[in-house]
Amino acid sequence: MPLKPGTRLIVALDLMDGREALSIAEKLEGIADAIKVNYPLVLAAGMGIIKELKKHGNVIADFKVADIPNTNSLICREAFMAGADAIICHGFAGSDSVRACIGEAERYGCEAYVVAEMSHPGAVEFLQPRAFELVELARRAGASGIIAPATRPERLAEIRRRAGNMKILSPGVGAQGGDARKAIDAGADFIIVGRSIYEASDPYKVAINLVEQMRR
Ligand code: 3DU
Repeated sequence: MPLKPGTRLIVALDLMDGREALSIAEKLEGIADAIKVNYPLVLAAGMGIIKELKKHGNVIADFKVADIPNTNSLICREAFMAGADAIICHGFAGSDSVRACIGEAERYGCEAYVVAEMSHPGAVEFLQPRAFELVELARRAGASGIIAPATRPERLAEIRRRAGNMKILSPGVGAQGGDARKAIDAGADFIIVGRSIYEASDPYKVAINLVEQMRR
């Protein structure tokens, strides 16, 4: 199902234990607009975890797909057949590689998101100087949205201006230092939050608190 803004919270479950991930997903059902899985969880628990997590909400496969078009298609197909609602790919591999992901997404009635600028400090070395071009590439290719950093609200705002009607998913809130409210004010449609939720003694409370901050 396409991602629609409700609470605007996407929870990243980078846990190495499938049962623990499922237990948190269960606690957060209805609070998170989507659950994001990345390599740590699928490598540890297997791709079957996607179907299990789907019982609790939309699942985004953050596999940062960045290969030749054919390989990208094969990866996306596996993710969608496993039940993912969306895939995240990199744009730096080029427009043909991105189009391969979008093509598979369309075939399965799913979505593809493209990384424009990452949230960690090293992103300024290679990604940031080309981020606006990556936004344009994503837009032209017909991506559902892009990934832009909550850790740099001023960049996020500039990316928002260039993103047209693409959705913006914004990681970096909490553990990486970003702020939920500032990210939304800068133009993010969703925030992606991992550690500050799943490492908390009460993940539900932290999640509700973030949702309230975004509503204010
Ligand atoms: O820092 P956190 O624990 O809140 O997790 C953030 C998640 O989002 C994690 O899965 C990471 O791989 C992903 N992500 C970024 O942090 C930054 C990006 O630019 C893209 C994805």
